[in-house]
Amino acid sequence: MKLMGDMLLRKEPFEEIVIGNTALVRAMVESGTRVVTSYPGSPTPEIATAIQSIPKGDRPFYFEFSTNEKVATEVAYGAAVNGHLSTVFFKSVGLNVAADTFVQLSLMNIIGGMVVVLGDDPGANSSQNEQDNRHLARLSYTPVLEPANPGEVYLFYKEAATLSRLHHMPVILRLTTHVCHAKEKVAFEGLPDIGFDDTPRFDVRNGPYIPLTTEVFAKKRRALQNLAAAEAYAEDTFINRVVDHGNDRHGVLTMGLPFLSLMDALEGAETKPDILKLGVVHPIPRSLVKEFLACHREVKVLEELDDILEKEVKSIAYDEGLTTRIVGKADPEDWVGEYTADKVYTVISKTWPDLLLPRKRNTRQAPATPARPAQLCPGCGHRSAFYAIKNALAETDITVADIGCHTLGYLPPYEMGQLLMCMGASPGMGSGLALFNDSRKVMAFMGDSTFFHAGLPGVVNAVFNQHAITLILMENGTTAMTGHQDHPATGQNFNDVTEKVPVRSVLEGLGVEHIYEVDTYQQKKLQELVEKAVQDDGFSVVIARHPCMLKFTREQRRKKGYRPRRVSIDQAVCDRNHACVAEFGCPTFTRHEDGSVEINTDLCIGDGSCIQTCPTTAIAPLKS
Ligand SMILES: Cc1ncc(C[n+]2csc(CCOP(=O)(O)OP(=O)(O)O)c2C)c(N)n1
Repeated sequence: MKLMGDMLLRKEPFEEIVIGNTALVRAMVESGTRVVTSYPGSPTPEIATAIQSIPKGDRPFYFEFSTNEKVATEVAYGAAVNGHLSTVFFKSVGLNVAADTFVQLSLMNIIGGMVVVLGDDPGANSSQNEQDNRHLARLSYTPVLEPANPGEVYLFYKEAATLSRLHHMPVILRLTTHVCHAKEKVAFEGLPDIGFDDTPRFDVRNGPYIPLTTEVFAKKRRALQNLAAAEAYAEDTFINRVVDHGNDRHGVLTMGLPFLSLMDALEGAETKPDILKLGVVHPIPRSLVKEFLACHREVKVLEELDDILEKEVKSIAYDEGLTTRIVGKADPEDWVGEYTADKVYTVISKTWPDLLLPRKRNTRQAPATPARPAQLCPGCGHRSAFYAIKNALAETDITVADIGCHTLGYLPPYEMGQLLMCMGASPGMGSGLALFNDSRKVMAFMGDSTFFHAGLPGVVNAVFNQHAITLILMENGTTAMTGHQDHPATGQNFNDVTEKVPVRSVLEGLGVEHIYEVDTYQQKKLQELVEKAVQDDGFSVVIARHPCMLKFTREQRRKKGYRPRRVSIDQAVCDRNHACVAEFGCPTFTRHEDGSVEINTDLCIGDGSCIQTCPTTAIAPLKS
């Protein structure tokens, strides 16, 4: 970590192999970024890891994980209208949460400049959907720069910061999962001497900053002017470039990862199309595109996810009276998934069947990897909770999942969670399911980070409108799924030790009458409390608490004198009823063909949460 921190602050120019997320942080430092905010979500959390590698006292900017993406955007905006170059970063669906604030940004005179870094996720590697946030960029009149690799992440952030500062407008840097995590050698420039003037520069004369009534029109005109300025920049910036193969028949218009994949797919091809690779993907540089179209008889628009560029290019061709054959998406499959080299090969072959060489397949037979379905970690408190709660509910009862590690409760053997939408949606959906419903209990699950992120309004609504549901608050003391970031109830923020905002106090403050608390390892007690809570009138909450055992075990391992713990199965006592495998389902259990069950000692952390699940008490701590 220290090495990374030193590198990010190195004065002289250097080259280093880094991932896109790390290259981004160096660009933030070089650009004089003063305030950075975020809410964690893949593929962006490693940006915070890189920031963390710089010791707090040496960090040239303030960083915080805010309670959600909307708040993070507001904090960054507030700092930017006070004169500080600011940046907010979050995952694709985070923009939905931030949207109410985000869509206003382009209307404002952001005197310090503001870069919005989005981690879009084609391929839905770690998201509920594949949403293409270029749509929201169009909707909000915000320019978008899209790099293809870590080197471009570094360069494009600096361009985005300069553009934003120059026109006092928000600029999006759109990363995708591949670009965030790809690794390559990047040549970094030296660190300029940046003297920060932290005088608060907020001044209403730079505004107005109140977008109401007729002010909205003037502001919208300003946003459109800024967009025109961004298009003028796009017409001759180095980040839009042509790869000239001297081909006046075939041309490809592309960007980001599809460009890299295209270069791969073209390897060895005798005839290669010319390529216009766009770095500014909104607004489109019309003249540049027109010229490219005019020089080719057939142009393929190669873009991941939706057909946004295709529509724009076709409308430019129409306006300019061009007869170039423009080929976009051929079928619905072209809209789905990451544009890897194999995918691009398929997509290009549909347009030009004879252009590419037969795709070389790796002929060496890779050893088959065993299937590894997603599962909760050994010792996870959520497992104990699901195991106990399943025993407390009838088969016909309805369970609503939320986003987090506990989402995995929907899998066998628990099957707790029959609907899922987005962060914080479970109490609201549960409330709807409870209407006109006296016969089936409704239970919603939610994690503690999500509670503060977007869960609160649904909880308040359940109190306010007296919905008869039970919320199980899965409190593991961290934002586990995205890599253990702190949240308001942990007593620590990114920078300091803080006062906790206890979940129970919040619920009491909201007037929740029925609140129960239990450690999830007390499975019998949890079952009894849930049986009671579902009988309560109206809204009830069970705080099902156990620390995240992955985090806990990691911390223990770092301590001096740490001795691993295990459990073992007494084969003489085990009657092979298989409750441990069939109902509790910890991944440390291996069931052999002869019916015996063994503990995988590489996985077992000796937490003992399984002991109570064995009717014959065959499981016991292993004496060391
Ligand atoms: C709007 C949005 N922001 C961020 C994420 C990424 N994300 C997935 S789960 C999660 C938080 C889970 O934390 P918590 O609710 O405490 O549950 P845990 O994983 O700890 O069980 C986050 C931030 C997301 N899916 N959606």
